[in-house]
Amino acid sequence: MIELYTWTTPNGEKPVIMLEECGMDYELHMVDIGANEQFSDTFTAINPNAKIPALVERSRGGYAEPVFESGAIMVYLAELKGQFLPRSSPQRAKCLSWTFFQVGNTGPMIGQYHHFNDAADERIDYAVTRYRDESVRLLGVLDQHLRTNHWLAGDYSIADMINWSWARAGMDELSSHGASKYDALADWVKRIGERPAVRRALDKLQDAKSSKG
Ligand SMILES: N[C@@H](CCC(=O)N[C@@H](CS)C(=O)NCC(=O)O)C(=O)O
Repeated sequence: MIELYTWTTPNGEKPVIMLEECGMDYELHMVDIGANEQFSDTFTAINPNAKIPALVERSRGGYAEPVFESGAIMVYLAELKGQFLPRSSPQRAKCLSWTFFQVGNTGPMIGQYHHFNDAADERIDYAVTRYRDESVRLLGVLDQHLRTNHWLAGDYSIADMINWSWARAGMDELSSHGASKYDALADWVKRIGERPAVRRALDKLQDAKSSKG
């Protein structure tokens, strides 16, 4: 059984989408990052970096090595199920390129933009502008690619799933700063958002958050 430690944030959504797309059995453990539960001893034993998401698979002869970092989790699940990640290159390399494009770029940049624009105690215009412009540029990279590609890397894959949550958040947050012109990206965000597995994933996360109280 897969046990997923997560929360209702863009990084937290990605593995739930993958689990639903693969039709796997899993248990959700909600880690309320607003209440600092990510710093508990129980959770840092699973992810020493104290960030969601993280995963433990207990079915393989007892307690397996925990997996943390959303990119590693997506690859782990894809290899476990033999789905949504091509087995051999160059298709595999392309899928991993777009997968790690997300982890290294849109997540950190849009996340920092959100922090400096909405959450920081002090207003620092330089930081807001720097992270905003880089986030809009990165969304433009996705848009440019999607103008001539239906999915990011051949067939629908972990590259699409992992990029989706941050692209959706970025399109919402940055529409008045240039992102609204990215029609191909908007179309792809909509197309993925309508997939039954994606809708189930978001509903299950919200339900689990509500049940936690
Ligand atoms: N590179 C990590 C980023 C994970 C991350 O930043 N998670 C955020 C939630 S979206 C978190 O746990 N924040 C809590 C904190 O920073 O204390 C990944 O892709 O898994």
